[in-house]
Amino acid sequence: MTEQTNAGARLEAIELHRIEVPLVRPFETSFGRETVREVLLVRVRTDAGDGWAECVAGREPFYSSEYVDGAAAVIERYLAPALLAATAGGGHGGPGASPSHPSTADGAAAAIASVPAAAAVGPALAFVAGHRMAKAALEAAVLDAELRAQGRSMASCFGAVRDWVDCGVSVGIAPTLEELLDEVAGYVEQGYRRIKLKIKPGWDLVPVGAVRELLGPAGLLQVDANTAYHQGDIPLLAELDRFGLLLIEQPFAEEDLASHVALAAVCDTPVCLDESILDRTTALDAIERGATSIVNIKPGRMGGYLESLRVHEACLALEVPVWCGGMLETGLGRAANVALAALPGFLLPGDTSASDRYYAEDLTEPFVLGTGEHRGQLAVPQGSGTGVEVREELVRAWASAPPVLLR
Ligand code: OSB
Ligand code: MG
Repeated sequence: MTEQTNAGARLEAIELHRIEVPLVRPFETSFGRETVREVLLVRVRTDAGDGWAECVAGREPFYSSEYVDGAAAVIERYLAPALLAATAGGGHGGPGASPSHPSTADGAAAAIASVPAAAAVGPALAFVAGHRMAKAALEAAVLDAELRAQGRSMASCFGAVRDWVDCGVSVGIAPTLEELLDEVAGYVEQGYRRIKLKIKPGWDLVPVGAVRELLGPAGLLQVDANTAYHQGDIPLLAELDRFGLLLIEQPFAEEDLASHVALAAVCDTPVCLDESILDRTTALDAIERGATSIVNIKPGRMGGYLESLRVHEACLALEVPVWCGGMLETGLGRAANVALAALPGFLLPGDTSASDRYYAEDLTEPFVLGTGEHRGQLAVPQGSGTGVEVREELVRAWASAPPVLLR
């Protein structure tokens, strides 16, 4: 990259903010029940302006080994000092920090090369094992600052090919079948283009059958087990075939590709991995082994938006459809997810719901479903960086701990 691109993104400080935001209704999955989202926010201060991002780690290490306290600790003790030291000499993106796939015939590589400061974050933090959600938050904040300084949107940087994205909604396990059907009917009325039901042993064939009946044969429906089943459940899971689902998401443990391969071999419903896919390498491996034929892309789980671009690119080349998952993001993370979902390989509606699916009031301007021809869609933000503004008065009002300043 030219000197000019590198100039003006010198990292000066990193701030960590913790907020708690109540959910409009409890969200229950096979791994737990949440009533409030605890969010770790990262603000980077650079000599070219600020950038914001949210960390998608949950309050507890149930979906993933990562959790908010752990992410904050690893950022404070290891990641932030390393990032500040790596960039102390004046700008990111020196020779050692060039992206790993340099051909510009590759859309992901071209996008990554256009943001050298953000591209330098991953390599600078690679000495720490794992902690992808924490690393992703730092990279996303640097990316926001860098794109704002360039006057470019995330959508344009990523290579978006549409201005609106199709939205699905993830529906938690309900106390009763009747309450589930009420909730789903409400989302259908709001225009959501796809329903995803959380399932677990004892909450599967009956609720899925009832929702299929409610939606009719043409309604897009999929299920997500969040690792709640075991290999012995394969005959039961294969019975889901009769409901014409788009996919079944992560029925078995994160490490258990073999059971996913065995299920895929006996059922017609496509198997889609979420928890098991950590980066481009694990995605390619899972596809090659027949463990997944559709990939859920969650930037936090994969260590960042830039790795997500690499996974998207690899899946596109193999004609494996991808879709954008969600982690109950506020408008800040949602904005970046919606930009990502505008890429060509995102062929299924994402868990990119409107702000009011989770929050009565959002941290940024709210995301609202479109109307008319854009019913069930969200508009891709077009402003610089994430394209949304963090409402700093809410960061203060919702704070659950004093901010931490690292420099
Ligand atoms: O498995 O996709 C998942 C939420 C938290 C952790 C894991 C998952 C989810 C969801 C909700 O399904 C997605 C969303 O609406 O943000
Ligand atoms: Mg999932």
